[in-house]
Amino acid sequence: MIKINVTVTDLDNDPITKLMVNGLPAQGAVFTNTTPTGVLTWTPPVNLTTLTVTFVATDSKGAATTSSPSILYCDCKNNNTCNFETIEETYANSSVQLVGCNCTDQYTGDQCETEVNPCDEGACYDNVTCTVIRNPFGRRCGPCPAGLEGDGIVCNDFDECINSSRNNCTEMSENCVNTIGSFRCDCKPGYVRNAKTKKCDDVNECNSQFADNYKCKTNTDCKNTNGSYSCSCKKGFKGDPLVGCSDIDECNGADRICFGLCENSVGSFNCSCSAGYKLNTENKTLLSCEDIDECKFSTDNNCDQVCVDNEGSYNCTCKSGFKLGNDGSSCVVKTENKCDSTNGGCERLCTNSSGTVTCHCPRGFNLSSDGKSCMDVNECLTSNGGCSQNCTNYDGSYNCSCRSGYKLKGARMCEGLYSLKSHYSLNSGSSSTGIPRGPLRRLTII
Ligand SMILES: [Ca+2]
Ligand SMILES: [Ca+2]
Ligand SMILES: [Ca+2]
Ligand SMILES: [Ca+2]
Repeated sequence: MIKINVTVTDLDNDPITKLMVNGLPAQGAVFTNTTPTGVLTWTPPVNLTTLTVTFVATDSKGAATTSSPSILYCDCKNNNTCNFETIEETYANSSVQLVGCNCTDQYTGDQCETEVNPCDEGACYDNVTCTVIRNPFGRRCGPCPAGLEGDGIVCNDFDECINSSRNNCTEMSENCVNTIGSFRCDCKPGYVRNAKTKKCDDVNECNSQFADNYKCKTNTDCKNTNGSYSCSCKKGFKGDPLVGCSDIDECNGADRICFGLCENSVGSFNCSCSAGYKLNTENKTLLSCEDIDECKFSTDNNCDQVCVDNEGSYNCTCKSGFKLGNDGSSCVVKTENKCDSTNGGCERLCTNSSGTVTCHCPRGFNLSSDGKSCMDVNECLTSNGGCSQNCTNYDGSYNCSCRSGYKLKGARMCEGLYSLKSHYSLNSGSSSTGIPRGPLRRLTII
């Protein structure tokens, strides 16, 4: 429908007395005259070929003027406005032209006749709810799906692993792995998923069930740690625990630490010292022997009075007025021994008992009546000294000898050099050795 508002004004300000319209189309045109204004409404027919509408206005002095407007019209739907810059169709020698429309976002089409669906496919991110809104017209996209972030139109994955507050992986035992729309927690090396608790448990590599992975070799200690383990040589062994450790010889070579009496053993050793020495334990890495100062503590020696230390042992001595006993440790009061000076006056042997001197004589002597000197005993005077033939006395003893033709048998008896010996047997028979058996009788002629 065409609607033309006409307003007439006079330059002299004379009143407009008359308003007319000429060439008004016969069909569908209505001119409402309200001089000095008027409104022409008209719906042009489809087959319109010519049209010349002329408005004529006359003022109170009889002066008239005319106007034949060129008509541009549009047919915009849904309250959309004309776009006079675009000519869509031309009618009636260009006196009537159909122009395009300025459609609001809500509408589309040449006459803005079609309402746009702002929630058409792709309006929001996949699976995000789309809501049409009217004022202003448009759409509202719901929140991005879980695990994605954005305005609902564009949604992007975010890396939950960048910030520990955005994932629930256990930092010690799990690695966070980002995925599109989510993340997952993988067990770190050295951990294994527990089927029951779903947590990552440390692998105890020292446990025999993991023997395949157990790298600690012979003579080593395996120490399990969270996420790992370590190997070390057992005490007393050395080497590369991943290859195997061997005994340290603490008694010899570069590893020697015992400089005493050393006995190496596999994994250990024994270090000791000779009697009178002790291990110096001040230096744990170098065991050596040092003399025991037995005199330092009375419990280490048995000296009655004075202890004198020496290398490997000690000696006891006594204070003045005492002398060392036979046991080498006790001290006895030194008493004057009258036998000490001039042998107590005795010629030979002297004994001192409680200060009383007694003289003695060796065997073969008798004490003289003076009680001090010794006199030889003449043993030959008594039973010829027991000699069977000659008895010879001398100082302190005597001896026996024999006459010519005899010789000593034993110390005292003489026997003839040609003695008559007769053996006879009371029994006949002989032993297997041929020696006659039976009692023997020896006849000796003196
Ligand atoms: Ca993610
Ligand atoms: Ca472990
Ligand atoms: Ca050893
Ligand atoms: Ca000593």
